[in-house]
Amino acid sequence: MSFYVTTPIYYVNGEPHLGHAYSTIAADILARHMRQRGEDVFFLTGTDEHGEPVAQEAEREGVTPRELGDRYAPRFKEMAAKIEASNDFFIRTTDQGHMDRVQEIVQRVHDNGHVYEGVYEGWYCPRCADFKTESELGPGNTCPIHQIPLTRETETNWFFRLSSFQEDLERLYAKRPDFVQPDFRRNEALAFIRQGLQDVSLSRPRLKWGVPVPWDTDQVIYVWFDALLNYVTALAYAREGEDLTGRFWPAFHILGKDILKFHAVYWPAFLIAAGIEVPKGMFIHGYLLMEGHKMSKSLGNVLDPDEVIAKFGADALRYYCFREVSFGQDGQISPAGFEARYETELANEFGNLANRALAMTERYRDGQAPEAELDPAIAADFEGAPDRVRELLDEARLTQALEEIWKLVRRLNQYVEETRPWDLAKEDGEADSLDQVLYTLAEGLRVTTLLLHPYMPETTGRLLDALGEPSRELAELGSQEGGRRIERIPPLFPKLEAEPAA
Ligand code: ME8
Repeated sequence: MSFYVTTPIYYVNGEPHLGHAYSTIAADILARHMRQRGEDVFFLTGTDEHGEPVAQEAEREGVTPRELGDRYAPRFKEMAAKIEASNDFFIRTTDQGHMDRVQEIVQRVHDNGHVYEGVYEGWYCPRCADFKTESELGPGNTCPIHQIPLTRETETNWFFRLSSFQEDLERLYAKRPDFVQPDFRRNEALAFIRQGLQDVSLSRPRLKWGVPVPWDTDQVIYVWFDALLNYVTALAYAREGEDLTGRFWPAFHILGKDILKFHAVYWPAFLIAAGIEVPKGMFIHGYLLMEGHKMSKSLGNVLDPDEVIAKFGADALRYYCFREVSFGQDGQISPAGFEARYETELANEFGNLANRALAMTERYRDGQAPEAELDPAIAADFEGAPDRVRELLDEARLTQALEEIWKLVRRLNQYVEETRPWDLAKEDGEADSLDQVLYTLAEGLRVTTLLLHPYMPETTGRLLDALGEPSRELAELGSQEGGRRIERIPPLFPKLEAEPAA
């Protein structure tokens, strides 16, 4: 089976921030989990470099849009690496390979009879690169997302006949109830479709920065169609001399709620118009909020992922984002909340469990995992847990899956408290019991750590090595026999130094 997962491609009009990192980490967790299951995985992220959002920022800064892209695209690439994203390709919409294929597909949609020339008049947000309907207007004709005044635009351009896809979309949603997840987002998209679809601009006549419309090179293709098509075009040229489309398409998309309409309505309609299979599905996540606002470049209240990573490590950041905020909902994040979870959950619960298991095996059994039977109490509590995690991740329920895994961490800690191996070690005649506890602990920790691996690849990788587990595939409790060498390693999540009092 193959699994193709994508992130939105980010505008190169500013520095990457934690909101971008969030979508990329989500997709990465799914990609890594599917690889653990032996799936054939392709994971795509990249940058959106055309259109008004980039052209306007370039003008403000007195540089060309291409210069802006060349400045920020590497920053997004670096961010992906820093947060340990295991993407198989990084697309830039200025790649020639992308632009050529965008023209081919748009030409096909035109030749299939879904494009006409017309006049548009409406309220336009240059940051969203989107015309707003009357119901979407903020107070005083402002953009509800960016809180800036909208401009009244009248222009002759090419239109995509979105209105003629209403029935196709309704049929698609009826046939595939999980096409858009979570359900409340699906309902939102469906309500938008049912209220009646209007045709949408396929080109911009005044803008010069974009992919030329193949049959009318005075115009450029509207940035949203150029951008959405990245999900398809990348497969055709990501690997020199190889077209991966047949192997990986259709994709599963991860995106934020701000761009729901484009992905859940325009995109499947456009694909049907082009004669391309619609996506496998999509998961729409909420916003990470700091002090009640969405983090964004225009509002300026941004938590810098670089700082967080430098202080706590990328794994802690990855963990926090999906633990603190239920994936799909909006949620508040804060440095204080972060430090609290780091301390109580990563350092005290998981880190300490790992440390105890490794240290006691070293102390009482010379670093050799004993040969023993699993303790039936733990075996019963672990029963079915890996399957539940798989099922939740099949639906991109990242927070619920993490919650299932964390129950195992807590169960193992409780097991240590219940069995008190340090007492067993002191008593004559308890050697077999101690063997069983240490074996069960090492096994439980190994299985739990494998499940956690997609969330925290670096620290769990170190721990798995210390546990003598070379593989990263998911495993059942008891599938590894005793007798392995177990090594002690420094704390996975060192306690923070107390800040000196001001
Ligand atoms: O919209 N919380 O790019 P963009 C969570 N280029 N996620 C956030 C976030 C926050 N506070 N802020 C941003 C575009 N995001 C287009 C996309 S796709 C074909 C084209 C994430 O740079 C979230 O995924 O504005 C959101 O959808 C995306 O960044 C918007 O990034």
